[in-house]
Amino acid sequence: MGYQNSFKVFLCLSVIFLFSMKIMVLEKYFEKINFTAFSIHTTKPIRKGAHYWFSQTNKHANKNITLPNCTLPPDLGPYNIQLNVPLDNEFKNERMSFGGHNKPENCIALQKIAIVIPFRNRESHLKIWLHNMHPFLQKQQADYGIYVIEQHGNLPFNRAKLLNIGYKEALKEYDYNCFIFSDVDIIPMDQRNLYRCSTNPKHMAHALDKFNFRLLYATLFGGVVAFTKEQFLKVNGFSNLFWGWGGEDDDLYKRVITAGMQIERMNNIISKTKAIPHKRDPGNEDNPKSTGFQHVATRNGEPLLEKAARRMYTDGLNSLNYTFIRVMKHRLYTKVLVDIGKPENIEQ
Ligand code: UDH
Ligand code: MN
Repeated sequence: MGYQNSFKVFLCLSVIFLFSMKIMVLEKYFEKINFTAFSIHTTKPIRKGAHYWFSQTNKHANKNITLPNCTLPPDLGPYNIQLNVPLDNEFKNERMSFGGHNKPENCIALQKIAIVIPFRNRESHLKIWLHNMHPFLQKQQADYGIYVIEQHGNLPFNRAKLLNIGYKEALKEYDYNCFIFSDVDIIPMDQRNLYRCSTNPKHMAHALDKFNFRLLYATLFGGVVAFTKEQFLKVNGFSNLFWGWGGEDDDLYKRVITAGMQIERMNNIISKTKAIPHKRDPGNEDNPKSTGFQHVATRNGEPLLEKAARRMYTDGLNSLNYTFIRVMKHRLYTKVLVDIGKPENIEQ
């Protein structure tokens, strides 16, 4: 081989070497900035985009590789919540987005989790929640999507109805089998607090910092709860009739017991939870006729909570009606804007 030929071979080998180095470096780069990599995989966020997104983001999707089931990492522990979240690009570019879906790349998660958040005018809390919860959920190897259900207009707020809507809207995108209904201002303080469903409906916000990490009362079932699809269908979802603050969570508790299930809670250390302090929102005043601690919201004079067991089969998922306005695929979450109407006793 002459001098010129060996130079050509050398040149070819160098090009191949440099090219493969470049691929390796790029791969490492995208692995590191997991969130930014969202924008690499999907170019067109679409309504039924979750299926598309999930198949695209699995590295092994087209390679016939059987992935093992996911296991929890051994180093789960206390979680350092950040409340001062910078206004970074993540949020500036949120419209170039993929709905806040994520799943582990190298293993199969058994639960497909929809996290549903009732929402109106709480942008600052949402920003903090997302900033802390994406890394938290990814650390727990979760296959999940974030659904923020926003109530349109200024009429009284209806948290429970929004959560029912979130259940229905999430199922239009992906075959979720676990639903976590979470307030926008509640964040777990320990990674061992598993954002997962269990054999019974699970209460995950029972050890709040604002209540000194103690369960306030035995039937408390607010803040964050987890239901499998079957469990949620069994109770016919939440009541749609609680407008304003309070009562809907106690009603859900009664449904669970009536359906023959129990509430599960993990221990108080693991379940330590931060509730971001805030004032009462306009449009979310106490339900009418609250008597002291226990809310007695009424409908045509009938105390709702007293008849919770009887009402549950006619008031809930099977009686839910609302007007879908639009869905917005933000990068870190899917927002669904809905018109949920008004309480029966308001003439407007
Ligand atoms: N929510 C909104 N917008 C509203 C009202 C409620 O997004 O206008 C959602 C949000 O996800 C919130 C959840 O509904 O976390 C529950 O409402 P909340 O946070 O008002 O309920 P909480 O039990 O209310 O935290 C306590 C009232 C605050 C009184 C302050 C006295 N110190
Ligand atoms: Mn709150």
